[in-house]
Amino acid sequence: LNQKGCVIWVTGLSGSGKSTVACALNQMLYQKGKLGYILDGDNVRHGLNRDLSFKAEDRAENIRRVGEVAKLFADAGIICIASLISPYRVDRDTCRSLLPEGDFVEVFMDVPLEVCEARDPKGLYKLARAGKIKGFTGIDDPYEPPLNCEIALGHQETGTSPMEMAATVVGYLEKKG
Ligand code: GGZ
Repeated sequence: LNQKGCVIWVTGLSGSGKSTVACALNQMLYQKGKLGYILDGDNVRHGLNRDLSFKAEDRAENIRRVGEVAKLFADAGIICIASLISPYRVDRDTCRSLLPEGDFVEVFMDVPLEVCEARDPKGLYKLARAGKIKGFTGIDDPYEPPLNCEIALGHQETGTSPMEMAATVVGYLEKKG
């Protein structure tokens, strides 16, 4: 394997485009002959983390487990793309601390709540506003944006496509060797 493993941690609100960018990034890596693997919150919650809810301590455990698994992938030499809301700063920082300096790249999907809510791809914001989902991130549960992320990506309405966002991440990785 002609590559070094690392963790690309994509954080942001529901509907901010985490999964789309993760997918575009994985494709772009593949085209460059690099092996990536996506750990997506929504998917992992159907298997490994199916015992976890969305209350604070379960979100923390969700992120802790994905952080540990991502570290294993990185140890195996894979570029592990973790895409989870991961709303709490302290949980993301714990995942960062598992890896050597420079091997954890935090990517913030910097998309305003109004934009995510207008997209509402699964109709979840609507349900949350109606009180049918309790503790929805951004509505009645907090999201703590990163203070020191490696990369912040804007939203498509500002004219950047998922492929361009992925290219920003690839550019960063190339720059860092
Ligand atoms: C936030 C929720 C909730 C609540 C269900 N709050 O946009 P989606 O649908 O496909 O992705 C969201 C996913 C969030 O899972 P994560 O594992 O990424 O969250 S965390 O990091 O906070 O543990 C959303 C859906 O699950 N979803 N209920 N209450 N998102």
